[in-house]
Amino acid sequence: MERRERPVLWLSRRLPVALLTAILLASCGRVEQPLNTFDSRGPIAERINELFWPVFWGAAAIFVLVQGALLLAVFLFRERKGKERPEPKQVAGNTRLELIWTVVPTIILAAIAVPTISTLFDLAECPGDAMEVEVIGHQWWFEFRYPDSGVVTANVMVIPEDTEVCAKMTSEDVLHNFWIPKLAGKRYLVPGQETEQRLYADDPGEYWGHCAEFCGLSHARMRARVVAMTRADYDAWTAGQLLPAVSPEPGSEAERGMEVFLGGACIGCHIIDGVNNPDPETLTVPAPDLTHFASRGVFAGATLPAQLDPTQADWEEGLRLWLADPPTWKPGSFMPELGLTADEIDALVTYLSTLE
Ligand code: HEC
Ligand SMILES: [Cu+2]
Repeated sequence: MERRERPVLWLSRRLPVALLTAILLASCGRVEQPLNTFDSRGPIAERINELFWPVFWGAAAIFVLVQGALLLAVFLFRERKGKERPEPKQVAGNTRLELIWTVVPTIILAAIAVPTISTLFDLAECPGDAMEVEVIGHQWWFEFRYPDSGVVTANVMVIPEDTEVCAKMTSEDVLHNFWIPKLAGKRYLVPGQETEQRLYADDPGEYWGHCAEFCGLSHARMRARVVAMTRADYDAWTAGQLLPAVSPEPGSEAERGMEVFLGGACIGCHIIDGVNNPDPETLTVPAPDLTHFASRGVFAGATLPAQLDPTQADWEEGLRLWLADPPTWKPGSFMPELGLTADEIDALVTYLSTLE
């Protein structure tokens, strides 16, 4: 009679294969990989990969050698029916072997330490002539301040291409971590301390990032972008950001939106330069500056209007969703549900969308 395998045994054999296949297939899902750390687009990220790959291949070679030797031993000295095998030669306590497998790994580790430490030190501190941008972590969005020009923005950090940029980072609340994989490594944002991160983009482009330290409920919705521009575009951007907010046409829907903004709770937390200019210290909760809100293209920790797929982005739909009830999109959000009417939301969407 044929013996049937027990279901538990069947599962324990198939499950690892199924899981491995799923993981491998998952990597084929998207052609575009905005957070791909191996796709370096500047010398800082390149430097990290130049360290990573040799170490990786070295480790891979050692893995194959060690596992190969192990498998070979298992195969050669396996028990076989009817065949008497002599016991293999015992090497425990062999001084020469002990020396070899102590000295060789020591040399390998030392060889890895030299480039690792020099890379760490080189990337840890910004060169003196770097352009400074302050990065402030909030639950759950990044704020960017440009000390040279006075520009304040959120979610999207704009930098000139081919320029050494120094992010001077800190946090308002808990630990965060600023990570733009194509441009740089990771570095903590620590409350009460300043850390530095070097960034450098070879070409204009949009580089995606994410907070890389679990920082509470909506950590998964704390993204960021770095947009690199030509020097001329960057200068134009800076000049635009320094202007006060555009004024809505008298009698327009946008003007109604501005009135909702001024008459509601919004001014307790947000600033629109030229519309309400409170002392930032008097605001109840730190919140994104909305003066040039619509120029950023993304909001709510760079997760809206589209979480992942830019082709699905619908700005107005996203903004409606956000204003109607922020915590449904970002659990725990410090912007509360404000009980706005559909009418007020429409007016606000129109107004906020004019704030280029
Ligand atoms: C209690 C403080 C508070 C109030 C009141 C408040 N907000 Fe907010 N708002 C926030 C915070 C904090 C964020 C950032 C949330 C996040 O991304 O996690 C935010 C985000 C936003 C954003 C997205 C900005 C961006 O660039 O990501 C918009 C737009 C916005 N608020 C509009 C409004 C409007 C309009 C009102 C009034 C109807 C309002 N807010 C009232 C705190 C507040
Ligand atoms: Cu965070």
